[in-house]
Amino acid sequence: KARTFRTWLEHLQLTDRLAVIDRNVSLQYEIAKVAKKLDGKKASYFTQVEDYTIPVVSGICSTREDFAEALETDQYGVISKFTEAVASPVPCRLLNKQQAPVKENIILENIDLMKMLPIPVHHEEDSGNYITAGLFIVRDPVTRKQNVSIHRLQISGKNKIGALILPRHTFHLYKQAEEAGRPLECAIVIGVDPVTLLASQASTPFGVDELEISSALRGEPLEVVRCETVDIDVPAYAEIVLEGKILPHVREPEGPFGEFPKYYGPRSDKEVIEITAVTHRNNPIFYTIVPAGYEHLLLGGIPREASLFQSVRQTVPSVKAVHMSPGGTCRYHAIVSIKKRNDGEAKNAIFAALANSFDIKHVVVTDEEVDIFNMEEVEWAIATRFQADRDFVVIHEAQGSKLDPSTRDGVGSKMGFDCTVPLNSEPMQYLRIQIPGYNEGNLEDYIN
Ligand code: FMN
Repeated sequence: KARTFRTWLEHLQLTDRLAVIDRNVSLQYEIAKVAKKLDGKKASYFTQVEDYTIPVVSGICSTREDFAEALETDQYGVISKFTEAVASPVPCRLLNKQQAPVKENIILENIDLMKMLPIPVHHEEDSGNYITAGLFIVRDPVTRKQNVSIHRLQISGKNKIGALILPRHTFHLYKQAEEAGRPLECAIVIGVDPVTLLASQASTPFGVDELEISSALRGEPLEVVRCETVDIDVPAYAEIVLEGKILPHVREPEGPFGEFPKYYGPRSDKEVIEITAVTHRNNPIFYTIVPAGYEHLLLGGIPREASLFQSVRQTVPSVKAVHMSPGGTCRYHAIVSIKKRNDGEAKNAIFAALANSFDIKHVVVTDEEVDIFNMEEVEWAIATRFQADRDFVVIHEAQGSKLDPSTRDGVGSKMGFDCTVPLNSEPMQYLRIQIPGYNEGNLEDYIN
């Protein structure tokens, strides 16, 4: 089902989860508007976008269940499956050019991105048309290992793109190249299967190729092919690939851009990419992610949960589950359930969660029987198992997310709620009310 972008779309269509929009739509806000209205319900497939011949798709995975299905597991198996794949990457398989659909069309001259591709404008104050769903692949020239991430990409000219590259692995490789006075080659891959898309977001040690994590998740090597103008391997069944290089010592204005916290990231001088080639399948499909939609939030949230679970387990081995909730942008709020065996353990779970990522701002720890994916249950635990004088932790002046507007340029406070029941409480004090036999039989047995 999730072998390629197209097989996944076929699967969505067969299961009535693909809304086909035949009406002519504008690139400016209209694709974003309709896709957002369908967010969490159905993927959208726009067949007629202005005068373009290329259709646009959005929302291919916008629920936790969608990702679980793509990974061939259930909701509760997602984190362990992802964690195992991150620990044991599997090399990709290099196809030759004739075998790779993404080589059906190769364009090396007269590249004009806005003429070629239906690249939308998503939010009111965005500085222009943005590619939001491109896997950004670069290679470490020393180890030859590739690195994959996603970056917001502003169309700044016919073959020019402005990018936000935060200081992580891609940035590190770019700075090394820039210090040597060289450009860093890159490929931007649009329209891949949901497993590879999710793998691109893995938090890995430097030097791990996220395409190899996709291979591990798929249970067989991902098929890749070498680019035309750069020394980079890209998924062979991708819809569209842009090849290019990040220029050294060049910075130009990029932004503002509507970001995952539902605020704008600011305009400033950023890195510039020059595109040297475009390759695509016959009848290619363009793919866009509406920023701050469930697809965007979950893509970041699920790999973060995998990493968070590992961090908490090192300190509190009885951790049962972790959840980075969409209301907390799948980045800022962590809910952790534990089987408490020792007093004080919930506080240690709070410290471990806060130490996992500077993005995590508020942590709630509950007992194992609280369903932490049901936010009404979480609120109930805060309401009935928490006392501020005893169970509240606050830390001032810590590093947080620069995209959280309530911080001072990323510096702010952290907070933890211990909502676990004291081990020495009276048995009846915290006994949940229950109706015997509630989960047996069907309501239909009682009403017609
Ligand atoms: N990270 C950025 O640095 N800049 C971005 O503009 C950006 N946009 C993203 C958009 C989407 C839809 C998603 C899902 C993620 C985005 N990210 C962005 C996060 C990175 O892709 C992610 O943290 C990745 O794991 C970083 O990989 P690296 O550490 O290997 O470089």
